Amino acid sequence: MRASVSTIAAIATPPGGGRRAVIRLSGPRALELGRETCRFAAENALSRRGAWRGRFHDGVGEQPVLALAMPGPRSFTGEDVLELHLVGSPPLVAAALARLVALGAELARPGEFTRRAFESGRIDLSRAEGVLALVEAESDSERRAAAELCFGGLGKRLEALRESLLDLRVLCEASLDFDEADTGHVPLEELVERGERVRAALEEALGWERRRTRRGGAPRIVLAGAPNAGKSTLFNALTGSRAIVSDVAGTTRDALVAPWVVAGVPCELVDTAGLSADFASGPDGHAQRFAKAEHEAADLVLRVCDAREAPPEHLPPRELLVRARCDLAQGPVGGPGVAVSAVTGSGLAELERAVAQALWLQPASGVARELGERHVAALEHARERLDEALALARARGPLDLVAEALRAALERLDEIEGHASPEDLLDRIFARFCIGK
Ligand SMILES: Nc1nc2c(ncn2[C@@H]2O[C@H](COP(=O)(O)OP(=O)(O)OP(=O)(O)O)[C@@H](O)[C@H]2O)c(=O)[nH]1
Ligand SMILES: [Mg+2]
Repeated sequence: MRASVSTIAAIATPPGGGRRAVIRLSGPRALELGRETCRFAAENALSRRGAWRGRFHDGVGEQPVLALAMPGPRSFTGEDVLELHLVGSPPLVAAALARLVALGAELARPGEFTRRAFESGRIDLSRAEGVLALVEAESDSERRAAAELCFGGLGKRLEALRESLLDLRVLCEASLDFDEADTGHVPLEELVERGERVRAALEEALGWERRRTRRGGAPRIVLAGAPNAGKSTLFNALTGSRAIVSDVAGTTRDALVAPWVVAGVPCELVDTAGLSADFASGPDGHAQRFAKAEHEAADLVLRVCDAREAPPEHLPPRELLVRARCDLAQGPVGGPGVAVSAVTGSGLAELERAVAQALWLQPASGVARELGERHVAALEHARERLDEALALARARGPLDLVAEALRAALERLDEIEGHASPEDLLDRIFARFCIGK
């Protein structure tokens, strides 16, 4: 904890005249400064979370004010926060701010409110970066990338990854302590199996982050859908490839990539295994995970379903519905999506147009990209360490080295979120093994 925390103040609305201007204060004296500068009609003003009307005195004159009190810790910064909503007259607002500074508030530095939010644990680092990127975004694509970061897209994935990596370490470290003499009990198989699942999740997070911050490079369009929907046949028809096609469900296993020019823009088309709950184990299980990682990394997903089946009710925003094998349907295919037949070629040109329209071809740049590159690098490092751990475990190598590689992987992940916490691990080991009981 910091020894003495200042109370910061800043004008939170854009410079220049507006209908309203907001001065925001954060810190232990925020509410007190409000009471010192404002006169309220209500006796209990600023005593709890809420809004109060009154008049702000800047030492010379007074002006109407609406004061919003947000006591910590349930405020953006985690501290007491006060917002003073004033009439948007620049000289009056400047006088109000000067008064607050004269009474002991400090002018906030750029990003200081967000920094305090991070330091008090209200937001994680990737979200704080999202706020920064959002403020500095200059184009729509930058704003979109920043907003995704801001609302915790990466944060949520990292949290889940972190959890499972920690669990792996617990498994490893606990075995180290308890099975030293009896290595037969070391659960290496379980370790490898769970490690592979974590790796797939890491891959997914990487794909997500790469897509979010993609700048140049060819847009990646991924075919998805149930087994046998006609994905590979469509892939062949669009790219002139020769992927294996058959009426056996589960034909495609590895993802195939081929260049596809959409409305003059070079893209990549990816064919993946059909998703089905029937294919959860063995090589099919791997194929399913690869497919999911591809879907995650896609700029656009083509959701392929048979034209004779009812189309899905909801489609996520990044997906385009394709009603395949429409030559087998009786009469014209109604409803949403683009009806195509890879066999007769009907609808293929229309599909290309729809893809061009749906694709977000504008690349991300600026702050969002820089941050993205840092995240991608950290995720890649974490993956390297995890691979090391897996290779050691598969070779039945020394468990302490496996544990060490897992620790390093976690450390890389924590670089993104800005918190390394060995305490966490101790807590968990403790929770799992009640020694002395
Ligand atoms: N009549 C007709 N048959 C098609 C068309 N597209 C695919 N088929 C047939 O449907 C069957 C499945 O096609 P695939 O392309 O292998 O399907 P898939 O979605 O790749 O299947 P998985 O790889 O198992 O997920 C094959 O027998 C194809 O010949 C089409 O447009 N018209
Ligand atoms: Mg296929």
